[in-house]
Amino acid sequence: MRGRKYGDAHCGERPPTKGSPIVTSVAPPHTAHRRLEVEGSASQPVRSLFVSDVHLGSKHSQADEFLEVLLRYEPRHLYIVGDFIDGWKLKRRWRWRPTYDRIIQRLMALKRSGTQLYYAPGNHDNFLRGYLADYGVVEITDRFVHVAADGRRYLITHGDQFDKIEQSMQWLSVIGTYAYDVLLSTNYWLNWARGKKHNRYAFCGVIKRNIKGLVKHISDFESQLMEAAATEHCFGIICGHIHWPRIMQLDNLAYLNTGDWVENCTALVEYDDGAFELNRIDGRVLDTLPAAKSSMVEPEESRASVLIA
Ligand SMILES: [Mn+2]
Repeated sequence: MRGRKYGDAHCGERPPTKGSPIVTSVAPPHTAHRRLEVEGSASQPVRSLFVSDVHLGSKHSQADEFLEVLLRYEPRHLYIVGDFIDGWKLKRRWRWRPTYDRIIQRLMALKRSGTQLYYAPGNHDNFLRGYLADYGVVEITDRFVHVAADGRRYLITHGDQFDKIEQSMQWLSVIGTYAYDVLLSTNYWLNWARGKKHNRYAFCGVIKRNIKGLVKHISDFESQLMEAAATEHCFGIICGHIHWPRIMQLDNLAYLNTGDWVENCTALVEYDDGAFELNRIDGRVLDTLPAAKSSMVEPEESRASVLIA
């Protein structure tokens, strides 16, 4: 188990509650979902899929792998938990690959087959934060509340609004992004030289885990987000942003970070009983969260969508 210990999960300041309303999402009735035929191979129906930090437009985005995972699953809920499009990179240089079109086509195909799409923008696609709305195709807002199959509530948000560096020292964040790019490139060429194909960004993880200040920063981030979930009467937080896939449970609160599609290629899956699994593209299950023992759930059809201002 990769868990770290925390002194107090509820420490720290009250996170900033910026702007937008919280939307409680509800799955469409089970029967409304048609099976989707995908390029000859059947995809696995799951209740929900959570992905973040695809960074389309960045040269380090592993878009082909991301498309592969989108084709692998057929979720009734699909949450894009921020930094899907890397606006910072696209602004500097327009880089739109054919795979990106196929990703959009797949999202549209899922939508047509009954998948509900939700998009919580992050700091790299914060240009979408001005457009918080339900476009019919995709619902966009900073925070959602997802009610899992076992009745547990999860707060969904990208996480940058709880990142102290992102909020108060943007210049450091920009330098950090640049340094991260250099690290990713170094890692890529190192592995290329060693003839390694899989897990080509593993070296980044090693470096990150050995930077003491970074680990402290991340544990603060995790605590803040768990506190935010508790404030919203949620059992857990589902986020991204720090490119560190992880599920942990502390003091009856859960933290689920979906990871990213730059280094780790991970996605969070919710099954029909409300259990979660953090899966890597190569099929490895990184972490799991079992469903609540006694289900608190009401019949799915009887729940209504709630907008919390
Ligand atoms: Mn981010």
